[in-house]
Amino acid sequence: MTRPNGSVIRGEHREVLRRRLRELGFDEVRFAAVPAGREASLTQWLDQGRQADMHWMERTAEKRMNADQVLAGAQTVIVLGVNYWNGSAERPWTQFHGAQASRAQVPADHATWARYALHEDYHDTIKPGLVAAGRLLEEVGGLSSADYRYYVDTGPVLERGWAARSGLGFRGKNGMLISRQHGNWLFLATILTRLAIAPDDPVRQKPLPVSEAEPAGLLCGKCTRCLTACPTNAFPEPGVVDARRCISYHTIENKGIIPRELRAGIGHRIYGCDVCLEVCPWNRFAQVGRRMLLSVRPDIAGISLAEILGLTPARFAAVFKGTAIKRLKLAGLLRNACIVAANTGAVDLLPALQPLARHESPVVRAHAVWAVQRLAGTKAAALLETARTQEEAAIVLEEYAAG
Ligand code: B12
Ligand code: SF4
Ligand code: SF4
Repeated sequence: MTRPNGSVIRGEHREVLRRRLRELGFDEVRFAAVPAGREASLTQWLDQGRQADMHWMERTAEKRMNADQVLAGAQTVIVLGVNYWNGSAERPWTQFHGAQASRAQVPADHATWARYALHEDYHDTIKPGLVAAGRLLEEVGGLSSADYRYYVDTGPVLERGWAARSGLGFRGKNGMLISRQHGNWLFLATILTRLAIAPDDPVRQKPLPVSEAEPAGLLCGKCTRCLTACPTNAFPEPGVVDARRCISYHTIENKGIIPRELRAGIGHRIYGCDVCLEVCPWNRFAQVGRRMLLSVRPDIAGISLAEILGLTPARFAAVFKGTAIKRLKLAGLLRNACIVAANTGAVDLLPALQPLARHESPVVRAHAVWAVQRLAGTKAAALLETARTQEEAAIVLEEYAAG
């Protein structure tokens, strides 16, 4: 659809639209044209099994590669970025403990959380901005609500590909969409619309045919910091993440057992992983976000591991209400906390871990057994004796056998 007067939105009109979208709280507003045809780059990733158990990626693959299947007649993708950089190069937990603390001072009894997790669920807080953006498109473009679709994260859209196409940034060797103004710290959202808006230039100024994806690392130069810093070797090649080895996948998306060989690499990371983001030199240019569509929850980083290991369902629900972490559910968080507890080497966490070897969830029990074995060494058998005699689940018995 073009505007009622049949024109493409361009020039001054496009800039007014961009400004008004920015006023709604989006730190970046860029436009990309939807070319006819299918973007094929996802197929290889899926064929190689790099989506791990995220079967929803397979089910929605065709739509992800073909915007026209999401919204027939889509002409433009409006790519929106929300900056969540808080101005602190320290680990996020220092927001809670005081800005002077250095990385080296992260207390042994604390876990680290991906920066994005220390907010109310961004899907919920960004959505009102998208609703308002939709209304704006209706007003400016004479559209009906059937003429656009908006998404943040969960839609069948290759958000980073579109963001690169729109010139919002480039795809780094870490796979992230990196912005020259915001570094790695942008949430992305997209609006597919039948409205024709003149596209912005991609970073390289030379739009590629739809069959070709821009290679990752356009502005990385010789840097390979992210590739070497990844604690679990999750990059089979620059720009490509194998979810089967990625801490972010295992601590957020995986609902079951986390492979034993990856557990040490998880370190203190209880939810998500920012290692390949944190090391990126492009973050130097990041400006503090306006965070108009975000609501910060730095208190989460202040919760000690002992407290997490002792969470009841009611306390879990109260603390994590409204955050993305609640979707992990208590059992998922306890599983992750067991791994982190073992990695801290803090034997004073044993009294909090021991009861979890009798938790109702076999997944929690399995990781608690592993953690007790790691922390207690030769004393583990005695600490786990009662739990072991009652154990029937194969996945937990395997942990006893392996230990
Ligand atoms: C599945 C998923 C994951 C998986 C897999 C990650 C991965 N690298 O694919 C897991 C669980 C591991 C994960 C982890 C994280 N994720 Co995630 N994730 C997604 C999700 C839902 C789909 C990504 C996807 O399609 N992956 C498949 C790969 C092959 O696709 P891709 O990386 O986008 O790259 C392809 C396309 O860009 C395409 N392409 C290239 N050029 C072009 C051009 C055009 C026009 C098109 C259409 C496509 C295209 O080719 C590329 C290679 O195949 C997106 C949201 C979304 N709907 O897109 C969020 C998203 C990518 N995740 C995000 C974040 C923040 C994270 C974490 C940082 C969270 C954390 N702190 O723990 C980590 C970072 C890990 C990393 N280095 O990538 C943000 C990234 C924001 C940004 N600035 O880049 C997104 C966009 C969510 C959001 N709305 O903000 N994630
Ligand atoms: S998020 Fe962490 S585990 Fe995943 S690729 Fe980046 S550094 Fe590796
Ligand atoms: S750390 Fe270096 S290689 Fe990795 S994305 Fe950033 S600039 Fe590129």
